[in-house]
Amino acid sequence: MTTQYWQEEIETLPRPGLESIQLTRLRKVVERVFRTVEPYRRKMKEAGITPEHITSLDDLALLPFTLKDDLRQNYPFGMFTVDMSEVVRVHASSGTTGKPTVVGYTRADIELWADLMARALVCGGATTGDMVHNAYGYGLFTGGLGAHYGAEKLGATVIPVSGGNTKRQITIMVDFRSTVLLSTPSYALNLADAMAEMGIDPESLALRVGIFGAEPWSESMRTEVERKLSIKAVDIYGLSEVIGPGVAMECLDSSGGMHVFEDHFLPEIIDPVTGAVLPPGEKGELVFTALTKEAFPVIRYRTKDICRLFYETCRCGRTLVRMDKVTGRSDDMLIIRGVNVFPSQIEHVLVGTDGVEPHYRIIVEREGALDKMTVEVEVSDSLFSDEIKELEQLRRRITHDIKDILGVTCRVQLVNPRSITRSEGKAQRVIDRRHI
Ligand code: DLL
Repeated sequence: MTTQYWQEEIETLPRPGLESIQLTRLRKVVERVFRTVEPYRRKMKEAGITPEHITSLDDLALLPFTLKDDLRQNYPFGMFTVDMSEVVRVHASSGTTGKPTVVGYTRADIELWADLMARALVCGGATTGDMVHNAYGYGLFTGGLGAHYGAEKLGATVIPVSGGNTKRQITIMVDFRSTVLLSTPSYALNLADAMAEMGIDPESLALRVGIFGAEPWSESMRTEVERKLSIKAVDIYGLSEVIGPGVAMECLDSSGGMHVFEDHFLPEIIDPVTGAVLPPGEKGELVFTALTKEAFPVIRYRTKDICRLFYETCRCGRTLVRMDKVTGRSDDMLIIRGVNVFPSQIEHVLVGTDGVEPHYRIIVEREGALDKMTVEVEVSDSLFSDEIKELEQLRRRITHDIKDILGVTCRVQLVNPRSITRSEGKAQRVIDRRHI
């Protein structure tokens, strides 16, 4: 086993010990938000709950959910538990509609976050000796600064390159001998393509591991990025409302899934329609309670992310529960003529098809009463110059494979190499023009 731990005593703690810590922390945080945050107190009172009702972890289910809408209604700082004089940093995530969601951190929160990000980096195989190329965007987005503080805490060397300016990134990667790449998976692919254009062989780089997250990516995308960059690619999960990156992390020895740092973030899986808590192993919406944060601890926050939790012990020795790769968000899920479609399913087909690149856009429109879905996909340079007949065969094959997986027919349009806008952060895959 090659794994090293950042905090072995907690990461490998047998579950009864872990659960006892979780319960103590849960009771404390519920009492605190009840006392200090009016919207929490009101919702709990409406549900007939006081902090004294929480006597076991199962009682978590008694508490009302927190929704993104609650944060919007109390924009910008209305759900902070402390005075602004104690808040040393804010971040914000841009929603697709309306105002951003604002989150705040005390000094202790920043320390905790750095510690958890360091834990995540070690879990993904980084060490103090690494040259960490941090291509997550710096700014209101939590990716850049969150990962930065963690890498510094670990004692690695951080290159705070942020997103964009791709050619310069590659020059830096070559010259500084970057060993660990932190970026969104779509940007990693963008870097790989640019590298190929610059005639740089990935084998000649010092890059060893890629720690990719902030957007859903399929297993087939993992294979593709690993091949193109000649690295091991691992998944990191997080969201601003909970802390940022460093909520869950895949380990190198993993038999699959990301370890949730559940000594600080208590996860549940619920039925997104009824809100009922689902048993271990069932797929549903991920919900988090932040147990130890000071400024902005969310209680039962509905992430909208769809996945599964599983409690089997991991080969790496960590006892922390694992979450599957996120297959999509419940609000990303497209309903095309009544069929549920996740962009990740389409990605899976495209990555498995020779002759096309995994750069794609899904455009949904409505013609009369019917939904129409078009998948635009780039052909690779080599195929682009080929005969029309071959391109047509390829188009038909993709149409067939998508129909096979989704059960809905879509229009596939092959587009020129490099004609789909490259992402520098989170990729925008879906354009929904239905206005419904
Ligand atoms: O994306 C935090 C982050 C930064 C995570 C860097 C990992 C690396 P937000 O901008 O608030 O925070 O977006 C959170 O992104 O609810 C998921 O839908 C999605 N997401 C984040 N990580 C993953 C992942 C950051 N590994 C939202 N797989 C979440 C799939 C992810 N989706």
